[in-house]
Amino acid sequence: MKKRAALITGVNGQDGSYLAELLLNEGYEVLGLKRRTSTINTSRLDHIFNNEKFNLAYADLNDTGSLWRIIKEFEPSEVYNLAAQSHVRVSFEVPEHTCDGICLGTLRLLEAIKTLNPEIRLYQASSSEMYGDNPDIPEDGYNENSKFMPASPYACAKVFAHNLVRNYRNSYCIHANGGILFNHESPRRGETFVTRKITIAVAKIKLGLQEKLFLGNLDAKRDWGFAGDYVKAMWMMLQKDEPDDYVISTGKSYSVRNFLEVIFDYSGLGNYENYVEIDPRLYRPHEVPFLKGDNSKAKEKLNWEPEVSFEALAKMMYDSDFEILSKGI
Ligand code: NAP
Ligand code: F7E
Repeated sequence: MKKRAALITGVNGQDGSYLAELLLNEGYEVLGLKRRTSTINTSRLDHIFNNEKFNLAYADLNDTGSLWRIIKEFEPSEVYNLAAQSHVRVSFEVPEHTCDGICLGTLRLLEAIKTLNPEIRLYQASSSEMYGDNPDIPEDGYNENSKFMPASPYACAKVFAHNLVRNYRNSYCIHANGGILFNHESPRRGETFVTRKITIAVAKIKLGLQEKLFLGNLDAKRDWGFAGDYVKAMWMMLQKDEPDDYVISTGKSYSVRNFLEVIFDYSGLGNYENYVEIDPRLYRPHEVPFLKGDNSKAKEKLNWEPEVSFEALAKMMYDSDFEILSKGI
């Protein structure tokens, strides 16, 4: 039987931790790549450290030699490229670093795969941000054929990497897949993304640890799903005979304001307007006003469906933060 070994870049991020869990449950040997950091930042992986099939290795998408060495030594059958400076607002502040990791990092991986073992299957973490502010939105939402009009350095870089993946698929017959994932959240979401920023702040307000919450644009709309559902789709893409691109989304769009309303209501604090203030410094130089994805292709070809609703997701995140913070007081 062929070795089932998966390499995950960005393993200590939100998606990396859920994906590592899923692959270990499927019986894979999993190697996660981590960068050197001045403080330990692998807490999302604490619960799987003792699994003998799970290991971590130092590498960086900006370091070609480390990627080649690891692919050569570990001999993965699947590579999941999740690593990225993934914060859209921050990409305006550090565009070169963002683009280097996403554009050249993906190129470095593809070149290593093409040269060392073109049989390796690749998942590339593409993003709904690639649609940007394209005003031509089909009724059911953006699909795999919709035009990309990226509105940030992050999104421009993701378009480059997505096109590169398609190019290597067509030019060298590599099983390279682009998952165009819409926003997905969880209790493990990074604390500076808007959903988690809100659930932490509301839990703190409820516990008397904070008074106000400062936010930017409340009218932006996103298609928000649960990260645990979305990593299943990543794996499913790599199990298909043919590589392809897929939109992964819920098909429903809600505003940041809607998210606030659900959480403030659920917490019992009532009207969010009593606690939320707008800080114009949190506006973006170029906003993506509306995102909704048409997941018909993933439903039909992968038999994938999202399981967690917007409200259930919001409540799950609030409950988790409330519990964590309650223990600290
Ligand atoms: P995340 O929590 O920000 O995790 C990103 C991971 O990438 C972290 O482990 C980070 O390591 C690592 N990383 C960043 N630059 C790197 C580099 N140069 N070399 C090696 N590792 C590097 O992101 P996520 O939410 O899990 O998302 C996973 C991927 O999906 C990202 O590529 C993101 O752009 C994409 N995506 C996310 C969403 C979403 O809604 N979550 C939607 C569409 C696409 P450190 O911890 O050391 O910083
Ligand atoms: O912003 C608005 C902000 O930072 C969502 C990444 O995972 O998903 C994510 O990118 C919306 C934006 O996510 C604040 O202007 C208001 O319209 O949570 P976010 P994002 O930019 O959509 C995509 C699919 C990815 O690929 C990315 O990697 O919320 N917003 N006030 C705010 N956003 C933040 N962060 N902070 C605020 O205070």
